[in-house]
Amino acid sequence: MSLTLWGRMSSVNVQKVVWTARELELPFERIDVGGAFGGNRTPEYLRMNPNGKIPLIDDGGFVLWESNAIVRYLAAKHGGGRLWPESLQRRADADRWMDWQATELTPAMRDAFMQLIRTPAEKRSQALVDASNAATETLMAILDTHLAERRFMTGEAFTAADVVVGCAAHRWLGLPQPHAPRPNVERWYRALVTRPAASGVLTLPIT
Ligand SMILES: N[C@@H](CCC(=O)N[C@@H](CS)C(=O)NCC(=O)O)C(=O)O
Repeated sequence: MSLTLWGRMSSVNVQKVVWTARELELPFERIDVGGAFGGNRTPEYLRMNPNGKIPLIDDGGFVLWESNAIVRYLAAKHGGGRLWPESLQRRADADRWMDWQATELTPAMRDAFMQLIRTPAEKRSQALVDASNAATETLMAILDTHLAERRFMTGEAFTAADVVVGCAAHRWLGLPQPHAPRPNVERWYRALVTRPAASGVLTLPIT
């Protein structure tokens, strides 16, 4: 059964799905949609995802949107306990950090990203950047403390939580501005970058 993914590679949410599929060695077709490519507001697309957002997958007729739900689905279907732990408590731990990425970390860093990368310098608001940096540094301190005692987000094993928090960290660390030193985050991030499946994702520039 074939897997199709709609979404441009500059989307952090698409990056999560591509990395997950590559970890699972899943063949897939990716169609550039969203941003300058457009194509995500057509009636056909809106029938599949009424939000008009990317990423979106069709897995042999099963259509799914929301990046973290897609990552969980693919990892549960193909991981065999890898990426998506069998143990209920370890899975809940991974799940919790995935929710933290979606509801805490990414909202905190959004203004810094939008202002520094997607807004022309003359229209930029330093106040928005400063507030976003302060909120994100608080969360990066939490992440650094967490990773001081673990190789990966939930312990010794790499899971889907590393994929989604790792994609957000890639974006944060790639912003052209100073970052507070976070030795444990930096050690973890270096380990993620060396994974063959992360090549083409964590090697992308921040755009
Ligand atoms: N909660 C959604 C957010 C999806 C989202 O905001 N996607 C952005 C790209 S990261 C989008 O579709 N933007 C419109 C566009 O690219 O045209 C998810 O995680 O999938």
